[in-house]
Amino acid sequence: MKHTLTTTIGALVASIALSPLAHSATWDMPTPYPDTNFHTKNITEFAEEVAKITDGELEIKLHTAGSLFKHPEISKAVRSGQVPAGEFFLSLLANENPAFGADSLPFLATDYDQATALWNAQKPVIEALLEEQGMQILFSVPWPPQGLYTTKPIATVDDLKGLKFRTYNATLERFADLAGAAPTQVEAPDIPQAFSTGRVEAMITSPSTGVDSTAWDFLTHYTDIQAWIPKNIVIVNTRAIRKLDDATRDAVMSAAASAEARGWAASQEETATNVQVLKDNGIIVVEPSEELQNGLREIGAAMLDEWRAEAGDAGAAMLDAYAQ
Ligand code: PCA
Repeated sequence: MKHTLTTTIGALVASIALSPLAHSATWDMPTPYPDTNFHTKNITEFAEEVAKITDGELEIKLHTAGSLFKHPEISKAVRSGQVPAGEFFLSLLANENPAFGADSLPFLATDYDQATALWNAQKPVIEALLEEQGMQILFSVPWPPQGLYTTKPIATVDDLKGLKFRTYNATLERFADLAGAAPTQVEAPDIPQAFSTGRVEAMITSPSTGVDSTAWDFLTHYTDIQAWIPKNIVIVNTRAIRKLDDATRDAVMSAAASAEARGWAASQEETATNVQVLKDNGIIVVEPSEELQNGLREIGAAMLDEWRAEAGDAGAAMLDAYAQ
């Protein structure tokens, strides 16, 4: 009798340990940007779709605008398994490997076709790097092309000299340095305060972030330099996704594929719509002078050389794949 009971319990324990998730689960998911932002809205739809397909078996609970983890902590929180999934600005990981920063290189990919080609070249490399850290890509969505926001007209690179310049990653910091500006790292939700307190007086970011932060309250000019198309990425901890049963995991992957397609389309729509919102609110929107654009391109070319030197053969292979 005793033997039988032990065996039965043993078998039961083994079957529980081996069986995939059989009950409903909640995933806490940190994101860095505000609720008004199109990335956040897209992820909200992603979470709704997962809940719908799984009949509520998996609830993804968003913690937006850096409320659960500060932006620079999000990738680490997913890696360590503190949270199963999260969103962050992909090129923030460039300090780990230059491959992560390719989409933030000035003037390497400046329209959506180029951004797609770059993502196709970048994705396998990034997939492998994340896999080593126990993480997987769910989807990645680009920001609109990055433009220059200032409190005065900018006709040449010289006009940027000495400006207190808001940056969001090391690559942009380098760009600001080379332009002679004075870079300061500021997270997107803190932009209005940084301008209103005089900590910064210029920035490069998308029309989306300009609108999210009501840029017309504190600056006057938007120069449409369309310098690069950086991406956000949504990743998942590999152990966490393996714990799901097959049907739930399929639901997450299929909702992720829809979110990627929907996000790329939304990003392109945002570009024109939000430049118009900037104009409607009184910001002076201008095309860059040839002299300004040439000066910025020169800085971009120097940065690409630096990147190549740092990224070595793997970087060269990625650029070759991109050029195909
Ligand atoms: N907005 C984010 C990243 C790129 C963008 O367009 C930001 O400014 O922080």
